[in-house]
Amino acid sequence: MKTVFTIAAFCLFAGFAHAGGETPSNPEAKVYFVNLSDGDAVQSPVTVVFGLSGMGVAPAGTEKENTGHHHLLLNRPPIGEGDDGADELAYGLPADDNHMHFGGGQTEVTLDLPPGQHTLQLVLGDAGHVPHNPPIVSEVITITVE
Ligand SMILES: [Cu+2]
Repeated sequence: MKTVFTIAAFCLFAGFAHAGGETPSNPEAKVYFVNLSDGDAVQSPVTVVFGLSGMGVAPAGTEKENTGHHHLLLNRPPIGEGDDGADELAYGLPADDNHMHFGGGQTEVTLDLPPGQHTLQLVLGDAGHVPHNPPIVSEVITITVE
């Protein structure tokens, strides 16, 4: 009886402890900005080049081990933080002006950005746009568009 209770308690705990979706990542994998660093001052349009090591890029919908597609988070709290944090890690990233999907397997984008500060973060998503477990995310960088 005690064992049953322990298993049930573990399942309950696991259900709340969202560390990402169900697709395993290579925990050593890294996603990063190739051509931009925190604090950079740039001119619009801004080209952003996405780097990935330890895993491969595949278009959305591709169920292949250790692959995913890039997402660029623009001017929103770091992944996992804020009101949508748990939902987006468990159920997938929304698609809007603050969450850009590169489901074709693209590895760069050129953005028209208004003058001022902008925060950027890269997140790898699986075939269904859900971050892996553990999530593969870049550092958050702030750039200033002059
Ligand atoms: Cu996506």
